[in-house]
Amino acid sequence: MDKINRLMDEIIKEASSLPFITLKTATAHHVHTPDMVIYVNSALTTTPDIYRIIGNNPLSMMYDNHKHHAAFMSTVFNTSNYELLVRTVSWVYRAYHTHGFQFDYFLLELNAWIRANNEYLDKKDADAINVIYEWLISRHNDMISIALSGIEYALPVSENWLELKNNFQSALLDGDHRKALELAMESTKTDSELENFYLHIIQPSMYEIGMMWEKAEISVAQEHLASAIVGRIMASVSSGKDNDIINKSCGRAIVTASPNEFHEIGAWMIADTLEHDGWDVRYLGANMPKEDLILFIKSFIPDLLAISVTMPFNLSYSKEVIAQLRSDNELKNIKVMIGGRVFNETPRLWESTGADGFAPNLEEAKSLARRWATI
Ligand code: B12
Repeated sequence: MDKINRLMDEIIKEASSLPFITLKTATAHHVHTPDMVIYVNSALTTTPDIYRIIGNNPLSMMYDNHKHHAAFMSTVFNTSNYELLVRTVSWVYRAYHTHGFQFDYFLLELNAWIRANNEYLDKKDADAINVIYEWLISRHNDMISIALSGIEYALPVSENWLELKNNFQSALLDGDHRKALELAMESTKTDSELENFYLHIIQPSMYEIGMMWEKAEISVAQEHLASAIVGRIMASVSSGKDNDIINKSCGRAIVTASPNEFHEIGAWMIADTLEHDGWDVRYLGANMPKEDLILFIKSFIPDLLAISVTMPFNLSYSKEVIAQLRSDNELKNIKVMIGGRVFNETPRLWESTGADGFAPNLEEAKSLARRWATI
């Protein structure tokens, strides 16, 4: 494993010297991504033997990958953050391969993106972007080695919590809502117990369930079932614990997942935690459309906006929301806190979003918000 970690470090180091992409080129790429997705879909669909190459999965799974890839690369070109590129591409190799895709698919795909760039972009823009694609192709074998190495990103769980966490996780995987609820009820009598339960039990259980999905050890249905049980449990255990604290007002806060972001459990935890800490919270949930979010912000005028982003391909949406706030005199002083899985993996990435601050988990989010509180 040391060898693989060294390889990962070496690739990240080499990637960090890849050329910077100008705003003009990144914008040209962004504008043409819908056409390029159609081009790449068609190029791959007409490749002989494509069903075998994608492990007899439905073509829609491949099309999803192309759509996500285009949005993700748009973020990479906008930020020139190549560490994010390496971490995400090696994950894509691993996750799609465990679900049946052959590694050759990625070479076909990367070459198709190069042809799409040549087709839709000016020569200068295409040349700049193709340097990045050619570098990815040159590292294809290393991406395969990393993908096959079994690197795990499980959250460490301390001894004190391990037994409860394992029992809770088993209940989620068995689909046993009653058992999971019982464990949660017993362990969340106060606000601080609730936060501990979120942080030390639910979060690592969900991360591990994600790893199991990635390795094709559990089905999509099992992962959905676990998420649904967690949602039901959070709704049951989070309401009104310390009413004296709830009456205190630190200020007004909106908590939301980014546009196109379907992961909402982290955002929900942040909303509950801020509410119990004395914020007047409006929690908007998953996949909040940008224009409606701005309208809601204008009507509520919060002191704090907290945005959660899990998927790398959703970064650009949250960046757009923040840019829109900053360009509006009425909204530009609202403090923006950002967080979510994508930022925890790539240090300092959050700075590219234009937010005022970042926190890696709910404990630190609470402390950061307290520093900004209006009382
Ligand atoms: C459940 C789940 C889903 C559910 C979400 C349901 C729901 N109601 O939320 C569904 C099925 C919708 C889903 C969809 C997808 N998922 Co998913 N999912 C997960 C899973 C298993 C758990 C997520 C979770 O709840 N984590 C627990 C929470 C508490 O953790 P957290 O979000 O990190 O939050 C903490 C901190 O980050 C922070 N924080 C979070 N938000 C904020 C906000 C602020 C302001 C602050 C300060 C802090 C902060 O505080 C929180 C508490 O400490 C993860 C595994 C994982 N490692 O997270 C995969 C995972 C995130 N999913 C993944 C993928 C690939 C997808 C899909 C692309 C799958 C697909 N092919 O369709 C789609 C993407 C859809 C989209 N457009 O968003 C991958 C992402 C890999 C990568 N490198 O990008 C993961 C990591 C699985 C894996 N191991 O491969 N998923």
